[in-house]
Amino acid sequence: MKTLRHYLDETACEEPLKDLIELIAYQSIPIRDAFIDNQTYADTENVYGEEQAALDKWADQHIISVLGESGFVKAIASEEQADIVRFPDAYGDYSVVMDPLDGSSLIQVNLAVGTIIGIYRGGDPLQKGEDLAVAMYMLYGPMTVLALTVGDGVFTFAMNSEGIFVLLKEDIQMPEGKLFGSGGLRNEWLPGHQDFISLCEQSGGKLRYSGSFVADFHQILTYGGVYCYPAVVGKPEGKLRLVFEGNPIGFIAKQAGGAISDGTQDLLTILPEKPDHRTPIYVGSRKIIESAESCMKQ
Ligand code: FDP
Repeated sequence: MKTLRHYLDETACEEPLKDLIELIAYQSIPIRDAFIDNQTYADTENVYGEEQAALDKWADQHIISVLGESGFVKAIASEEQADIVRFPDAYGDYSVVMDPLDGSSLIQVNLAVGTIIGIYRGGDPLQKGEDLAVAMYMLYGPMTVLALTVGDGVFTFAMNSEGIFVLLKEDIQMPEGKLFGSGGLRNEWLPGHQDFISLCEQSGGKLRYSGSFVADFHQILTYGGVYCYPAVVGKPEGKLRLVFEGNPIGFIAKQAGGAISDGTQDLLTILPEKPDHRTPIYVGSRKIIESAESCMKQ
């Protein structure tokens, strides 16, 4: 049985980074425990004007307080915070970007949701996705699964009955599959995106879209295909966020041989302008992302 720690000890990561990864991964235990008491909406809105689920707020506060006390991180950019949270006295020199609870609308219906995390070296969380040191997510489904890359392939771990992450799959390669799912209302899609979805349908693609980016991406990582949240009429920037969602998931996709694009360029090459930088997202198997880009160009 190979544990997360055994795996980390085989990587080139420095000790404090290994400790930080483990610390974050095991917050899945208290977060999962908090589901039962945080099933409703919180009557507040986040910086994007979106209703916050009670669990969004709980997970956000919890991770910020654990990381603040740990001394590992100089800064945290969270989807639930308007501003970057800074810890100038931290002895560690990392910054964390996070969506503490992705897929909020599915909490009340007990479908899979997750926590998305990126770690950069240095105190600036507004870096390009390609400069991430670590990208990971914890997926709260029938099992608690951790997907992790430290820039040397993608590995998944499942939590066993003793609360230990054990290796599930190593060096995952995303196949050229045919699943597809798109956010946004069909009657608001722009022509290039409509053409792309028609192409997916005509080539025998199967529709898969749950309302949780992290869960839908995990399916794409396993079977191949594409998840997209496009630009729509009146919202050329789409819905998802570059810093907290696009970059960590895109880094994992690329490490698994897949690709991520905003429809015109590799998402990981974009320098974020601000924490709440939004972007259209196409992520999945490499060839499908190439077809998405060529549809967008026409
Ligand atoms: P949510 O707002 O519920 O956290 O990140 C935003 C996100 O969910 C993604 O997880 C999900 O794929 C998408 O938005 C769902 O948006 P729609 O309800 O517009 O489909």
